[in-house]
Amino acid sequence: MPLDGTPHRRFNPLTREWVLVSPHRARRPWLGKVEKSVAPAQLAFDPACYLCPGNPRVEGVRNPDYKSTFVFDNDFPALLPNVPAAAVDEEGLIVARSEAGTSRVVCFTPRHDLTIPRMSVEETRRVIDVWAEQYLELGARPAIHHVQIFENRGALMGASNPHPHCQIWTNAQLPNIPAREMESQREYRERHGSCLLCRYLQLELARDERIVCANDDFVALVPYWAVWPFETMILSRRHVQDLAQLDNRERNQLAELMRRLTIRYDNLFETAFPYSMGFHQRPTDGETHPEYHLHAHYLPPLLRSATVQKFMVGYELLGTPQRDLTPESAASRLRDMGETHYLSAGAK
Ligand code: H2U
Ligand code: ZN
Repeated sequence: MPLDGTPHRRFNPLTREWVLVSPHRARRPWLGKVEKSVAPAQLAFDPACYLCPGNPRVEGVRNPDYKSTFVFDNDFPALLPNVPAAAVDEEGLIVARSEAGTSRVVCFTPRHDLTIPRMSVEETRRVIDVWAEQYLELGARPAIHHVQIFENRGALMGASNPHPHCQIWTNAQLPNIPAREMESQREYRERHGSCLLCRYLQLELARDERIVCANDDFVALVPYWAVWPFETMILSRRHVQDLAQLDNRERNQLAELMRRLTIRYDNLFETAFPYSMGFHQRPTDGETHPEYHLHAHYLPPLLRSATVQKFMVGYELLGTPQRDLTPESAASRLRDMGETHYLSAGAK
């Protein structure tokens, strides 16, 4: 590749933003010591956990004795359903709009000590079914045009509790990033008559440089324009718009690939690899959105070890995100990882 050794900018066709890549800096020898963080001993049931079955939550409501997944309305919701319509507009400079929506929490399993890389494919498959159900149920509400499913894993990402869970926030307006991604996909389809991410996936599969792992229905790759050192995307091979459209086999395959990808993440620095991940699905505004291609983003902050993270500071906050490690090197390091979790009996 002509740009391999020199500073260059890469374009993200989904968000239409650029990332600065400085590969010459990454040629520096790997000086950072790889420190292993000691995994804290965790209990299968924690009597002090507000997400474990049967325990009281902060506001006093008691969780049921759930056996697989458990969904509840967030006790501290960022969005509320009944918000009076109001707007502020002072010369287009001081502008605000009221925003109605909902906020839920989904517990993945009653087990306090397992997360997706250590849950079974069947358990994660059940979580995918819940996501699909929630997307349909919440998205069917007339005032809800966007459903954002996201997981913050690890204290570094602000997760308040190690119990495996995610959040679902819904609202009327598309949030910033989904709005840009939708616009880009729509324009691409208008111009080319085909799907932006279907074509991008074809290019990546042909080049086979940034693919991390794949199965019959999904592909995990480090996008060409990745900002975070080990950022990845999961793309469906079939052009589908949302999780609810996935058939039985595809849901199992998605669970399988999520497990394999996150095992590789955990194995990379032998830690519970922190990340924010989430799905981008078509808006639930009543339109069909044929341009939309279902995908997940994994955005992990770690750079060199379980304790050395990348900071988005300085130039990145004021200018453009920058990376030294190329997406190709990151993909190659993730490809080199095994798919047996380092904590599993028999690993190494
Ligand atoms: P995070 O770990 O991603 O912060 O998600 C946990 C959510 O759980 C968080 O949004 C909610 C917090 O508001 N929560 C409850 O709804 N009830 C509780 O008793 C504690 C936390
Ligand atoms: Zn728990």
